[in-house]
Amino acid sequence: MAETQRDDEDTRSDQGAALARPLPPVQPPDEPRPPLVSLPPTVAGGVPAIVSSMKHAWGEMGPVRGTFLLHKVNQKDGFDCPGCAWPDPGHRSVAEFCENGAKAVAEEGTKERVTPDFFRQWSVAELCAQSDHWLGKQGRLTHPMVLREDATHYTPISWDEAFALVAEELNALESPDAACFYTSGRTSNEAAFLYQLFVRQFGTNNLPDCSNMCHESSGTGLGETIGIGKGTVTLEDFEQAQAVFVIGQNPGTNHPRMLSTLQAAARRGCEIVSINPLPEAGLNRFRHPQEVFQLLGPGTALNSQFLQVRINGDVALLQGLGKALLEMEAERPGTVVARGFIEDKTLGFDAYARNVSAVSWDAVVARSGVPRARIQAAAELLARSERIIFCWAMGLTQHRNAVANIQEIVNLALLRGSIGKPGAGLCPVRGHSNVQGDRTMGIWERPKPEFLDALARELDFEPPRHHGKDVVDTLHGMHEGQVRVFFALGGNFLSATPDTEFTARALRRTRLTVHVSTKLNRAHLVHGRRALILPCLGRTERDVQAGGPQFVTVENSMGVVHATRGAVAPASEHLLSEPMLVARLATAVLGSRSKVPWMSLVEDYSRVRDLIARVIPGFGDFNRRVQEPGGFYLPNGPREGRFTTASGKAHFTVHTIPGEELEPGQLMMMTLRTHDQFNTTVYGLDDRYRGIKGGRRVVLMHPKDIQERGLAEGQVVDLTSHFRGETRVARRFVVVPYNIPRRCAATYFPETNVLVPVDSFAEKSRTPASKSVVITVAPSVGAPSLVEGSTS
Ligand SMILES: Nc1nc2c(c(=O)[nH]1)N[C@H]1C(S)=C(S)[C@@H](COP(=O)(O)OP(=O)(O)OC[C@H]3O[C@@H](n4cnc5c(=O)[nH]c(N)nc54)[C@H](O)[C@@H]3O)O[C@H]1N2
Ligand SMILES: Nc1nc2c(c(=O)[nH]1)N[C@H]1C(S)=C(S)[C@@H](COP(=O)(O)OP(=O)(O)OC[C@H]3O[C@@H](n4cnc5c(=O)[nH]c(N)nc54)[C@H](O)[C@@H]3O)O[C@H]1N2
Ligand SMILES: [Mo]
Repeated sequence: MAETQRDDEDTRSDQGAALARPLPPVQPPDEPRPPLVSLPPTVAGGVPAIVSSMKHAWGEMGPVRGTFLLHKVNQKDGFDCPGCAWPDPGHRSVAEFCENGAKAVAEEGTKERVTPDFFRQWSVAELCAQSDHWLGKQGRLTHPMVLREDATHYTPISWDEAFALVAEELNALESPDAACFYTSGRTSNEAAFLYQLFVRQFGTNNLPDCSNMCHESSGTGLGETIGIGKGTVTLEDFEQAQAVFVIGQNPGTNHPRMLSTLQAAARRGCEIVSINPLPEAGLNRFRHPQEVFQLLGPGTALNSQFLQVRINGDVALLQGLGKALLEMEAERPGTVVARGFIEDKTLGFDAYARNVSAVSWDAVVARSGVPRARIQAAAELLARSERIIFCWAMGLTQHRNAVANIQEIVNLALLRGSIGKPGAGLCPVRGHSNVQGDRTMGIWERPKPEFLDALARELDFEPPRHHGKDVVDTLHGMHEGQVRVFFALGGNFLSATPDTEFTARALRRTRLTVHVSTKLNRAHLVHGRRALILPCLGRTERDVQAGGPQFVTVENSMGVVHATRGAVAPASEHLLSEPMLVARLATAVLGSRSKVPWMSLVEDYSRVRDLIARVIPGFGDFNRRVQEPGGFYLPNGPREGRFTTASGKAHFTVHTIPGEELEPGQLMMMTLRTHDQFNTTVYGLDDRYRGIKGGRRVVLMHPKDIQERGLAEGQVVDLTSHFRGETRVARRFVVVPYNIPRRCAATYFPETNVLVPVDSFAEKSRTPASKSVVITVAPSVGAPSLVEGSTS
């Protein structure tokens, strides 16, 4: 178990005088058995991926329902996979899903149910003692439930009474800014648009979202330099690229369908470079689970170069690449630097060139941990490729200097003129299946004035203009007692946010916490004075309203908007769709204050889409265009070589290489996803591609770092994080020797979120630095020094 040593103040504070009971723990419990560790496989995909898909799909849903649902995933008449945001190819195969998509569908399509009976049996305190895996396995939520003041158990509540309760609390607030409205990225465009409209009519821009913890750094970094906070490539660009850089991303686990795209590229001769502290399995060799002749063979080699960077060594490495390119240009003038492009379309090249020229190779090599010859080889690939795609994910966005990471990638793309032409560009690979669409719909605490002007014009009200709270501000706001109501449309705010103990204290200080959810999770168990669980339809389920069967829309990672239609009967007759839920909430809270015809809008979602078409640029004729097979692309200036910054040019930027953050004895820890989870949803206890089975409380370390500390493989240790003189402790993790750079460590999210300090976040984007956690490792207090049989 973990604890925060920073402040020992009574966690019950103002909820509490009346509460005689001690508060239950807020972190997942210890695991009964240590994990089994073996050598990681060298090939991803293949037969094990199929076996695992079927095990999860049939196990949760049964063979008939399982097979039916899997055949509807990512088909033009089916539903968008509730997993990641990787786009669908134009020519789809019968089974257009991956192993982890199958797990996501199984998780939602399960036959198990969490009913009022379940909540009668289990008190909140008893549920707290269960693991995240167990909580998820209990099944789909079926009824709206309330936890009344001082109650030990959730009890059923009618929808009308639930909305009245939220209305009562919200309307009693001294200011609309005393409420925060979180969104997770599975919410559809239609629901997201209505939700932000409701929140702004209520009077606040307090719309924190999962993006704040995810690709916010990409949005910020790209918005400043190219004028749009999104990527510039399409799936077709991968068919023409000569080089693809995959930086700080683990597609084998988190975007498995991307491996098919990379495999096709590699077979055509495209070179793939991976920049990562870990040799992630999917990036080495890949056997396509849908190609029969591939299943048993050696797989396609994907990676042509692997640069094993130190955690947060990317600014140094990317500057090293730029420096090498400039040196080549000096030797072979006119062949490396895209002069014409730079003159026509960019600003700031000279300052950039001066900066990287002045950086010493010693600093580049020391800070990145990558030998100069490797950097040189990757630079030569950049120099000889006319069409380069740069992909990245959380390995770059969750550091204090995350925005600099992204902008150094932009610098390289601009230097080579590799943006705004076919086969080339920038590709932040999004996480949640509609996280990008939610932002487009206005889920943002810092909305653009043009967006608010359009809302004001089309909906005839004055939206609040001052910026709202992001995730970190929300945590502080609740902790300090300014934010009294917390409402979440999806997600698991307790476990996804940094600093779990701090977050728990924050949530426990509110008057009301409300979660719109499909599945039970820990956020339901750490609550305000009162709490509500409002169960909703999932993506896989049919949605029928007064106007007939409905579909909703989503936007994938490459800016394609398309329809998604549920295929099976809802898990319970008491569920509301998210758009309906928001409309009823808005009606209850705003009453005659709102002129929006909420209930009429949700009788037929095409009415919501007509509204979106009037407010949001690029959605003209939405209802007709979304009928086109595969959907439509949103406008993207930089994709066409038109930079949409104020200057009309793309900007080179100058950054300094971050200094050494570690003191002697310390390690830099990143928090990762295993192959068996979707964010805070734990599907199983294995991380197959890393050779770890049956346990999640592990710490991956370099064998010499283990030895130097007098530790041993399989030993049980405590992890302590260090930040501005504060320490936080997470207890009982098992040491696993791993191929990872010296002075680096890896653990799994959310078990180690307790170690991520709430105030350790990226400059400008304010994304928690959950891949840059400074820790020390020591034998566990009170634990046996060696666990027998923990490794194999
Ligand atoms: N099955 C499954 N799919 C998912 C998710 C899931 O949990 N499960 N989550 C979804 C979401 S919301 C997201 S955002 C994405 C996340 O997708 P990823 O970003 O791939 O997820 P992480 O596990 O956080 O992996 C980060 C990768 O970056 C590397 N890394 C860490 N620190 C550094 C660094 O300093 N430099 C470099 N160069 N690399 C570094 C790690 O070794 C790891 O390979 O996946 C989405 N898809
Ligand atoms: N330490 C550390 N922390 C991290 C990260 C990390 O890499 N390291 N990654 C960060 C990232 S990238 C992200 S995106 C966040 C994720 O943060 P969140 O999006 O808040 O978390 P999830 O685990 O995706 O949310 C899962 C819950 O969503 C609900 N749900 C699922 N489907 C639906 C639906 O269709 N509708 C509704 N209403 N609810 C649904 C279920 O109840 C489920 O329990 O976590 C962040 N936190
Ligand atoms: Mo994410």
